[in-house]
Amino acid sequence: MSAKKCRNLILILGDQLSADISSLRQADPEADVILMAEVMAEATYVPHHKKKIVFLFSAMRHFGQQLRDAGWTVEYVQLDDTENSGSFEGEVRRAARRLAPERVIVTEPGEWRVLENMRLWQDVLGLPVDIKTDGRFFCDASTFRGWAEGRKQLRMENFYREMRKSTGLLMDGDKPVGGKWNYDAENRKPAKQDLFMPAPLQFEPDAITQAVLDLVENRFENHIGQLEPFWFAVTRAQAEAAFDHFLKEALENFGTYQDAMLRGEKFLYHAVISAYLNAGLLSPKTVCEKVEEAYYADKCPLNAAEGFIRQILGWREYVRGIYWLKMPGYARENTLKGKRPLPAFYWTGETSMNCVQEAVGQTLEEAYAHHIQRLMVTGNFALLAGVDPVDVHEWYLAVYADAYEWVELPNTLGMSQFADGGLLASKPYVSSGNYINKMSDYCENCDYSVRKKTGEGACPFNALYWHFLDRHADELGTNPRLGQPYATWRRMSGETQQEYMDTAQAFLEKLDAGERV
Ligand code: FAD
Ligand code: DLZ
Ligand code: SF4
Repeated sequence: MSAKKCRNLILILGDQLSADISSLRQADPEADVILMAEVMAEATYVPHHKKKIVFLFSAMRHFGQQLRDAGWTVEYVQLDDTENSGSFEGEVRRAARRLAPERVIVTEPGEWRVLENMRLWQDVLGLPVDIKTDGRFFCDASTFRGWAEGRKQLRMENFYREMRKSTGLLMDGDKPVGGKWNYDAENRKPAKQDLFMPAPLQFEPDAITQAVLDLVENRFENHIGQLEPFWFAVTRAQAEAAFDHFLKEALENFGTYQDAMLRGEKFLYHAVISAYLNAGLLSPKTVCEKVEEAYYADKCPLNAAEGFIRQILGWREYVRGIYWLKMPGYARENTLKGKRPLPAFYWTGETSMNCVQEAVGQTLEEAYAHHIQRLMVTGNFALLAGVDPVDVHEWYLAVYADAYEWVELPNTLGMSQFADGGLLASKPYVSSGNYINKMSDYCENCDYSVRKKTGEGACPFNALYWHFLDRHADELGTNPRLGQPYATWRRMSGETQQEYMDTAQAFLEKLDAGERV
């Protein structure tokens, strides 16, 4: 390592791989030094999927090289470097000793735990530490706080409309293009196996990625997930090519089949770009503008363009706003008091429930599942079974290549597990087997029968659904969006209700005993 003195020491984290990141804005390649570090603390604070670690380390190494090529001095610490202290703080301390900078500059991290630690650095390192706002989002944390303040109820849809107005995306003056803000009603079609399915663009590992694959195989052998084939983009140019491929091949049908699930079809018409967006390889602004452009050029219908833009301009920004508004208490919320440990099949995929097997199986293979698999299969099951939301949260944070707490926690704890009591979602996302059967072909191939409601061989989602509603009648019975299911429950005979309760109870006992379900 060089012993060059520097003015500013600029730390770039693994999910800050953007050349326009705020920490570099006023930096000077002649006077400042960039620090990037692969550290064990980040690689193990949850047992990340092997592919996620490969993706991030390889993308970091490529980004470090690009910065060097652009004239920056980059101190890049690899995981196996002998002096590597294993943490961000340790690496900043070591670099500060070597380089004696006047100050440390860093863009705010995406996780509370890291920010909390960073705020101590000024004192522990005896150096000014300048933590800059992350400008890669449409709405920063303080603007969101301003929007949220004084509102009786926070809803994504209202926030999204404000964001459409402030960005002008899909706006016709002060009106939404097409006359409606939201075309979700057109986006609920199930898919069929005979549809043409575009695959995401895949990339051969180069020498840098190959070295990281070897490292991860040796150092993270106990982590979950399949390492190969590894095909993710690891540079901005590749990520942009992958996104352009989506625009050309899949965007047109993105909206229509957004909620569909099909056996063996891991990606359908999804963009598969969240890992790239969240690591900084793609810009949310650019992708939204490109989709808007595709709509104006007649390359996709409005339900696709609006649906896609809503996911990024609406949901992605909204969950980030909620995260920074509500942390650190948010992570501890457990309104429905789930306390069951996460079943082992979440880590192995070994279950007779075909829908769960498909969703977990592809997660272990690809570090990817699409939104409805996460929400209505694995999330739905965990909520129906009363799993501890902390366990559920740690699983989602570990297994997906796109998972960072700012985006994963509100989605898991809020949207999926209703642990925040309805702050994020106006009703719990629970369903019986019916919904999964309607939106997928999973049930055709399942050991359980979706049509059987109770007793041996009945789809577990069926009885668990009523068990869930019954056991949470105090908390949820007055929720207007659940009026219909509660009315149906009350209309059932005592005998039918008891059959549901007995079936659910027998299933939960098997689950608790660690038997195959
Ligand atoms: P597409 O379906 O093609 O959507 C395009 C983009 O919209 C995504 O890349 C993503 O950036 C954005 N987006 C869509 N839905 C959401 C959402 N609800 N919140 C935030 N952004 C959204 N997304 C993550 O990026 N990281 C996570 O850790 C994460 N954890 C989740 C956990 C649960 C329980 C659930 C229900 C959802 C989670 N999501 C998470 C949201 C969503 O499932 C993924 O963003 C999406 O599946 C990524 O695949 P894609 O790029 O093909 O998305
Ligand atoms: C997720 C992750 C992993 C696995 N490893 C590193 C790493 O070694 N070095 C690094 O800079 N960042 C890593 N990250 C991403 C960080 O966890 C992320 O920057 C923080 O959680 C803040 O969002
Ligand atoms: Fe899932 Fe039930 Fe369908 Fe089986 S029958 S795939 S468990 S919803």
